[in-house]
Amino acid sequence: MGLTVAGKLSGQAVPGKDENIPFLVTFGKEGKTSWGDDDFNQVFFFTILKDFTQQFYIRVFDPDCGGEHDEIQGEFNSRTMFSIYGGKGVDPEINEESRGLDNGLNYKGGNLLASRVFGSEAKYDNKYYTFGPFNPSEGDYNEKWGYIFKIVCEGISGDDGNLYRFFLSRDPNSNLAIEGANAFTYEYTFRMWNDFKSVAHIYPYIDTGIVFIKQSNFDWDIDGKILVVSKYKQGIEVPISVENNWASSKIPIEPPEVGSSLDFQFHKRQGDLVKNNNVVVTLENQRGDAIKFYSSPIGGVPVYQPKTNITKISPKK
Ligand SMILES: [Ca+2]
Ligand SMILES: [Ca+2]
Ligand SMILES: [Ca+2]
Ligand SMILES: [Ca+2]
Repeated sequence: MGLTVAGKLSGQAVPGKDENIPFLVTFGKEGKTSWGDDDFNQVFFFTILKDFTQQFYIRVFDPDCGGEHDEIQGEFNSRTMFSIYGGKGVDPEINEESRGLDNGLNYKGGNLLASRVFGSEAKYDNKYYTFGPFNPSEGDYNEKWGYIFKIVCEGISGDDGNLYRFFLSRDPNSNLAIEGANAFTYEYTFRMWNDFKSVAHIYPYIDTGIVFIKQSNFDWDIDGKILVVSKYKQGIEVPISVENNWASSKIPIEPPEVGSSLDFQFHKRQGDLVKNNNVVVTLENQRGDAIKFYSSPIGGVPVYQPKTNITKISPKK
């Protein structure tokens, strides 16, 4: 069942196409959390189905911190380390520390397969750097997902914000998706668009046994609304954070929502543009277990369906 669902996905772009998020962001650890990154690192997982046996690559767009896209503070002096892990210790369902939710724990579990530190480097500004090739069997195997790999981004020095994206690819020089692969995280640190109209989305998957979820958002800067939409929720507004703090709330889950994704929508405030808004979002269930966000929503993008079966507003011709 899990494999059938996963087989329809191809979520290799991070952020994903349906998310409408321009960039991930990680600040150098000498920066301030009030700029929108609570912990100066980001952890993402990639999964590859077991029947895919070719080599693959993990490509990072704009891995440098300088030139285009990045957020300068004073002068560009941030150094950012990207590291790829495979093997035992990566699977976040077995090794909870691997989720990267607590900096005191070892979120670097697994075998280090590749690593590189980037400063301000014109060679990789507005361009891709390619890690790999990797063999799928170098990942941490899990019956449900196949081979799991992890990429950790750390702002090891400096104070500027590194903006970047990932792509899991079959090709070292272009973005060629791998069928059935997907990407997820437990804590998402991202940049909003600098306009009024773009709505960003994240898609947490609601697994069996979830009764309610606790959402937490950090440093939303009193931007616009954050709404939760599903087939059964037209749009629940959740509390939003101001500068450098967390806002949390509980969202009840209805039985029919289990086995599908929710749509967290991030709407910009109108009037005064909140510029360069970096945000962190985490979710947990009623037991305090972290909930995954998938780059490609499992079961597709949920659309609210009013309870009335037949629409009353379309008159007969
Ligand atoms: Ca750059
Ligand atoms: Ca700086
Ligand atoms: Ca960058
Ligand atoms: Ca912010």
